[in-house]
Amino acid sequence: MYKLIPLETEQLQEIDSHHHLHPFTDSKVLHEVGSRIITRADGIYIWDNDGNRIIDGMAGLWCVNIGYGREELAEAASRQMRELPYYNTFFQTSHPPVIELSKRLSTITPRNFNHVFLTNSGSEANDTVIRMVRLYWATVGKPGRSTIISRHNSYHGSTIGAASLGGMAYMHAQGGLPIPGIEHIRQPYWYQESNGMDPDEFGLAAAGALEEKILEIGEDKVAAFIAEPIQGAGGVIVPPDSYWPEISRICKKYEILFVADEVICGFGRTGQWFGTDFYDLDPDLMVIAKGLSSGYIPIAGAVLSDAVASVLIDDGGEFAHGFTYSGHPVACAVANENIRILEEEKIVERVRESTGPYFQRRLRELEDHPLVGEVRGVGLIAGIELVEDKRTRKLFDAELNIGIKCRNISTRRGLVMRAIGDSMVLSPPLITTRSQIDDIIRIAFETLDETVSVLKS
Ligand code: PXG
Repeated sequence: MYKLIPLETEQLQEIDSHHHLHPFTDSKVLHEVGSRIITRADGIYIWDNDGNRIIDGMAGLWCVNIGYGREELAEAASRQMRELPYYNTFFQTSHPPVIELSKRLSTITPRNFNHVFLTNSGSEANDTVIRMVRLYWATVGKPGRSTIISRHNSYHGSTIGAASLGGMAYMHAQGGLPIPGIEHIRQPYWYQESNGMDPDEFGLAAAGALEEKILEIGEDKVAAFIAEPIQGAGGVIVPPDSYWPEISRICKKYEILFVADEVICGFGRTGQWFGTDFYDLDPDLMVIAKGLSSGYIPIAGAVLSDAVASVLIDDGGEFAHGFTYSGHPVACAVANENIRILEEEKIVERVRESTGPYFQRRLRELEDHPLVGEVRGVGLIAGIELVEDKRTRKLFDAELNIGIKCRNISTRRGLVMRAIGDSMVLSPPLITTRSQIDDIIRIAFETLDETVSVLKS
């Protein structure tokens, strides 16, 4: 019974639905439809248990940046497991893989970032940030600065702290979130929320909400502002050009720490190493996960600017925080190998100079499709928003579940797209070639056409 392979798909689905609770899933519905069982992967492709090959247009969950099947990562893990499978980094100990990773990160992050605190997930890294920024302000003698401002429809993770930072109303509705000390402002979602303003005007207005909130709370009570350079799970919300410069101005004016959540944007997604580089941001802390190991193994972290690090190191005393697996040697060895590959194969440069612009150009062809209201994105991340009326930008009745229908058609046609409401989202591995991008666009077109016929029937 413990050896499952090979079992028929239906048998696997049966066992899965009897014993496994899935994240962000209605278990009763899943029980009826059965889970899709993925058994192997290579490059940009995944295979299900019935032998169907599917392009993974989402790189797993926005994370398999170097693509599947890289032997070097498996080798690095196996070598490290033999050498030193576990040791902790508490009590004044360390080990070579974590030392190498810390050094490597300091070379690829912005110049003033030279220290990392490692965790297992982006959620834990964001919880770490909450405690870290509060310790920072207490250390500089301003313990009253404890409120953190975030944005509606942002995603920062699922632990209680991270889900509170996030601005997902349906998550807050479960379990009494957000926790105290976290406030939310509007998001820079020009396409649906600009009310006739042009993008620059709207960008300034959306950023202005930060200043209003700071004044409402009192600047001496605000610790930090946290944001994703581009909101991922919120539907790939790309802010207007005027947004980030204005946010930076406001954070500096009121001396608010700015935390860039780079969990999705980091490690080449935009064609730069970090979203921070793409938008020329000047954060005080950065949160990293996903592409740090290309999803091959769980690892994440909070990266600190020198200014923040020096306060915490010189005067903060013991940071009473950490995880059994902070800086896990096997995870660090895999992340080191992943970064080596990203660097040596110039994968980030390729996205910046070739495949990113090509992907964005080809995607814009979808804007002529009757279902498509807006295509937005940079590098290898994009959202395709489906609307009932292109002129008024009116969305479809939510009960029609157009996004989910479109997603299911796409998967059947051989392309994983993620539906976020009625925005179809793509975030393929960074090794996707131009001809594979052509395949993605072709299937996306066919999928949209089939979605129209399903709507009509
Ligand atoms: N910050 C951001 C910006 C994220 O996208 C996290 C933090 C949390 O990371 P962990 O490792 O704790 O999951 C994320 C995660 C989706 C989806 O449906 C997105 C994420 C996770 C799960 C689902 O798009 N992003």
